[in-house]
Amino acid sequence: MSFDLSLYLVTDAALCRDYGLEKTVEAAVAGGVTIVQLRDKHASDEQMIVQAKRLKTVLSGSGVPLIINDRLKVALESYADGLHVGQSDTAVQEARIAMGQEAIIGLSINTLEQLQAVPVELLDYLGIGPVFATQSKQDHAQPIGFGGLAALVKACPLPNVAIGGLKAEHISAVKRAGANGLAVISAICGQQDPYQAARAFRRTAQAL
Ligand code: TZP
Ligand code: MG
Repeated sequence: MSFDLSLYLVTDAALCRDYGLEKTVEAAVAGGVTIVQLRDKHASDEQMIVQAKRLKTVLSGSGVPLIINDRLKVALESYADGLHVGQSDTAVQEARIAMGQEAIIGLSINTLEQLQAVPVELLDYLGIGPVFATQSKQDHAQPIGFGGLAALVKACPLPNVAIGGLKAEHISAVKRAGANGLAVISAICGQQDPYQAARAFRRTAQAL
């Protein structure tokens, strides 16, 4: 499946609780989100499979892919479009073999050493960050700032998306650093109006 990293929504069920996860995703996609990752550190695999199937229904016909964070089993059983893994999750090779050639597989990196070790031919994109410290990820790695982002993007052989504390006002700095897109949780999840929150990113990008 083809994919567009320009505005990547990573979900957080707790933050989305008031508005609702499915409604948040639906509104965010209407507002311009181009790819969605289901991420839930607290749900069981079974709960996440149910949620993934619901999100697939929400996204059907939109052309927006659904990626699952960390859980290979959930990605397989929900027939999601892809899997995103961290440095200490399922190995990329295992994920590629299980998910198949057509799946979208992404990996998070934080340092040049991690970048140099990526199995480029098995991956579709990299998540680079955190750019800033964030409350949305427990025990996140050392923030890299826009300078660190630019250095990693420059050495990056794959499409890439910046993550960590990013808001619409950071779009120009992310673009200057050369990244293909921004990934966000709290700038959309838990916002009073996720549609307008997503639109704010699109509008800011168009005005550049
Ligand atoms: N990986 C690195 S930072 C982060 C993840 C999942 C959380 C980003 O959330 P927010 O709210 O956009 O800072
Ligand atoms: Mg992980």
